[in-house]
Amino acid sequence: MSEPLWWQSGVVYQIYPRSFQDSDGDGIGDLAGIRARLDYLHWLGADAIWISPIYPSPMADTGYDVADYCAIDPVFGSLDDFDAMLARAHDLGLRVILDFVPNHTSDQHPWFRESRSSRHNPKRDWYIWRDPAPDGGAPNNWRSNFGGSGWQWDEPTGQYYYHAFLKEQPDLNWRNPAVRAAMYDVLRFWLGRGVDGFRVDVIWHLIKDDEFRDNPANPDYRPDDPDIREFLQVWSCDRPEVHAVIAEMREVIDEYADRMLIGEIYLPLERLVTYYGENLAGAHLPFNFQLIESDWNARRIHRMIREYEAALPAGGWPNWVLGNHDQPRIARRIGADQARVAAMLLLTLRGTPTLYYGDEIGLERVPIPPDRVHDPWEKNEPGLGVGRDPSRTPMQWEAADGAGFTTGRPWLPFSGDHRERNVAVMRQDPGSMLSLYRRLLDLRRSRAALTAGSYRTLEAEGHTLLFERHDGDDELIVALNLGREPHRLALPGEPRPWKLVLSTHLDEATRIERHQVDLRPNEGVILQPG
Ligand code: ISL
Repeated sequence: MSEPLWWQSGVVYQIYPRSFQDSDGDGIGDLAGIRARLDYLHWLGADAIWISPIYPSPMADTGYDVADYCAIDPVFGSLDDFDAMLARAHDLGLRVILDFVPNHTSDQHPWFRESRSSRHNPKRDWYIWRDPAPDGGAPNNWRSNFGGSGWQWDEPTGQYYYHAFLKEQPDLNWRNPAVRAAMYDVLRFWLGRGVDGFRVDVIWHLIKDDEFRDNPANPDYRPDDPDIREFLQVWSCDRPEVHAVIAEMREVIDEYADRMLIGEIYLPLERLVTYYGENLAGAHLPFNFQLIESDWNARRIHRMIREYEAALPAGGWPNWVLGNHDQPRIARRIGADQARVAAMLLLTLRGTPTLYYGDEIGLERVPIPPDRVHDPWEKNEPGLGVGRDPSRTPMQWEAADGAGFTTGRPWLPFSGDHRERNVAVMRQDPGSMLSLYRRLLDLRRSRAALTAGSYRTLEAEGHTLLFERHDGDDELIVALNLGREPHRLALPGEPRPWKLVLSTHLDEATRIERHQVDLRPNEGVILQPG
């Protein structure tokens, strides 16, 4: 292939801004804090940062309820702070990707205030207003992702408005050309400031059925499932017309050189890949969450990789995500030991990897006392385990009281072991998870086989996964033990000498012979001929 572009060869690091670094002692992370920690990300070896929303917001959904798309919430700083952060990032060669939240605004956004003020207001049609059903109830059975009906009654104007998430997050009407034009100008505002790309929130939600048909019942729904699972989201999202909208967004991105578009999409594989768009005119990277959703099993992972590679459109670039601010932490899902193997998998697969802040120090699910719960989903549907706060706790930088994150009281608690589990301590330990991430990132950047090479599974049996990455003369074998027992693996081809490039154990003790390797429990290795 030709020289890979930055978002193809690079690694994206997601920052949840409330939790990365506080600079003013209010217990909440901010832009000056992010700027101060850019050297760390450079040291670690990230190529781009994606920052979750930093815009003015009542914070009903911690920033995913935007009240002004072209400004910065005071809790995070100012536009000047943003520009300074961006300039410093660019000085270090780090790209900056912003979170664009186009599906809904805050109910405090001036557009919605106008829209709600009267049925005749010019902005009425900027949102999705419907008359009641004949019985006076909600217009149809569409649910909110955070529980309950997706329709909110507005007494003064006698209609319902639709909200796929909180009632404080009314959905915009993307069928309205004026909405589209306004939102494209938002993109231009940030692109003009030098932003390198966007991660687009719930991009598959933008267009809803024009007849507002009821969603069908989900035959697999169980009573202890969250509300949203009761119906299949057939008519409320992933409508065919959405692709024309994304193509328009992409045209705006392409008005500027070297920018990129990521789409957040939770859909089955065959639907997901349609978001590359016809002739690749859609998202550059439709986020691939299969590693998050898959069982931790060699054959399943192999099948997932094979099916994904086969489903990609010609020229479509793959990507892999291991965690984000909506999902349980990887170390929680598969355990601390296997989280090291997962790091090796993520950073040796073909395609752009996205890391979630804190996973590099092995943060696990941090328990949140009931009186400190923030997540509105947890508050709406308590006890189901849907709460996202445990994956959003502050980054741990040092063994100090505020973990180097804050001089005040952190908005969410630290992990109980923060005095050992922090960047300062783990940087000094050549065997730590942090050291492993840094070694993997370094290797990925320096080896053509990893950044741009081909992928081929050699074996997927029981607890072991063996694959090859290959580019010209550069050949690497990745052997992963997804289990807790030792495993002997046959190496491919004629017996020949092999050299250990990296073990997840970060030592040299792996037993390698000309025709086989002995993997220790929970060990992954990268080998090269020679
Ligand atoms: O439907 C889901 C998975 O099948 C949900 O996980 C949901 O679609 C997803 O969480 C959407 O997330 C994004 O939009 C939300 C916001 O709360 C999340 O933080 C954001 O990542 C609303 O803006």
